[in-house]
Amino acid sequence: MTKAPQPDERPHQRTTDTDVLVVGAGITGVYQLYRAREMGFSAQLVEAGGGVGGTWYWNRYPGARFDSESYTYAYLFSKDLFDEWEWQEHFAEQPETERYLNHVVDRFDLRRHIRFDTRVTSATFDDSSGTWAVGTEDGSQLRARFLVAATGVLSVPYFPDVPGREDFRGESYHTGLWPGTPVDFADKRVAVIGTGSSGVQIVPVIADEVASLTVYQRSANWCTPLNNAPITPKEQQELRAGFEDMCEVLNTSIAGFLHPVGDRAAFDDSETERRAFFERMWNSPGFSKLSSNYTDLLFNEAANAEWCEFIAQKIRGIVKDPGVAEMLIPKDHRFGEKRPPFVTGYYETFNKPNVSLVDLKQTPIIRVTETGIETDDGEWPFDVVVWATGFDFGTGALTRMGIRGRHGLALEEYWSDGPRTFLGVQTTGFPNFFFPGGPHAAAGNNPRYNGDQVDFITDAITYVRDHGYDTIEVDAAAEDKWTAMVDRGAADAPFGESSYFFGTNIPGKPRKYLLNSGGRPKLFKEIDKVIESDYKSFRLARSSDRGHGRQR
Ligand code: NA7
Repeated sequence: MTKAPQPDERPHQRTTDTDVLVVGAGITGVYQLYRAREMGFSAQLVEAGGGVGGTWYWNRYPGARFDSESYTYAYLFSKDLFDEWEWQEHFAEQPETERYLNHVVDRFDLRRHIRFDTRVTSATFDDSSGTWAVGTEDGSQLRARFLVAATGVLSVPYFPDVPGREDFRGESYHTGLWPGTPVDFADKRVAVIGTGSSGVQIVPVIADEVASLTVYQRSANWCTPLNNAPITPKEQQELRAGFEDMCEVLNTSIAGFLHPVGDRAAFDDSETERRAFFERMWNSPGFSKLSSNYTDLLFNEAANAEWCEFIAQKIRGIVKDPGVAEMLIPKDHRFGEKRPPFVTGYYETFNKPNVSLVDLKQTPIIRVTETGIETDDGEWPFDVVVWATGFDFGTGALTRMGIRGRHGLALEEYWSDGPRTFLGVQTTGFPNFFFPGGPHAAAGNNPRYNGDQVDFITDAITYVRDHGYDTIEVDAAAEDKWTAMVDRGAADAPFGESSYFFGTNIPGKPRKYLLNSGGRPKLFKEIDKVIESDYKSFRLARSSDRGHGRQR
């Protein structure tokens, strides 16, 4: 005689280890853990790394730092937290950010809910119970009602398929997988491959320490000064006093930045006025060169060309060797067509006698050898090779986690032609699964936008719980509409074919826009509609009702 099922064995009543399982202890995942607990959910967080930080844990290469202002990138949910943490610099260096995130985790007693050194390798939705079974590399299993992958957009490092890369017998590092113990560069022959935001940060910082530094550049970037500075005691006071105003600006800014938006088109000004304006932009902090620049900078070719020529003249003025200066001036894209890096002393570095620049378009890498790098020019010996070659942006982490939705649907297959999302937080066929700060998130100051998404997710799962439902899954129609909006808007995006925002830096990846082309305004508008309509764009269901047509 078969034993009658005990309550816990009935699929729809399967017990869970936690209500909410968050993956990733970066700035978004920590906030999600905090918010879920604040709303009374049991919540756990699993993190592949050995500590808190996400991007700010893995990217610990010398020179890694914010290029959004520290206090605008930080959490804003607690004025006490804001008051007690004194950022040292307007653009904090990685160690300070890592310290800050550790402080937050301890300050809000979150550490005991985090399991480090735990990489998620599978996540399978169980339709009968409406829960997720999550497997980790160490063989453990966790069951959760809601799964939130806060796994980041720039978290899967990309190594180009250069012949012989594995053969190199010296030290080899990727900027996005930097070791915990400091790398000793002293008196070594160092190659840096890649001149995106990471490459141009590390180059000036290690140049004086190394015996020689060879920078391998495939494409030059439009780099402008970060204009960082320590925060003075007076500024610290002003920041505290101006907290509410700052939050207001950040929460209403399209890109989550503090900088006032430009109010003039380029040719409203005379040539002399434009020159003076560009000089002010050059001396302004970080992203203000985009946010506060002429309103038509990204859309008026003549305006963009004039700003580019201004930067080119600056480069020619700084770099003493005219041939090197010309190599450092981009010829293949306009300003803003790629994510612009912000630098401190980058161009000046090329005046040092131990630093050289190789243009890979002229002399491509043929292969990496056991002892160095071979180009058309011959083989150059190195002790250290730094791969600053970027990331599988947007979808890289999510499509590698073994996520299986309803009826075993594989996320990487469902997204094989590019991501499909609603609000950049959910995808159809994967109930109770969310991915704040993933694909279709806006460009700009990431924590602000990702925080908006976490707040939405927290509201949604609270609604589900408080109304007695077990699952929430976005309707295909809402997903279609949002994805079509992103694709349509991509045509007007300033970013070009060569920007990783289209995924084109990864061979074989479908060319799809990976940001939210509607930006924060579109996100806010849509969230309002969802809440006003009692989550009409989602299917809410009780797992005990499955198969009986009693879903909403
Ligand atoms: P990026 O911005 O994607 O830069 C990667 C760099 O690596 C870029 O200069 C690439 O040249 C170069 N690259 C890529 N593949 C190759 C090969 N095969 N050979 C030579 N050079 C290559 O990544 P980062 O880490 O610098 O910055 C990522 C983000 O982190 C940044 O936007 C900030 O948000 C923080 P390319 O331009 O493609 O010719």
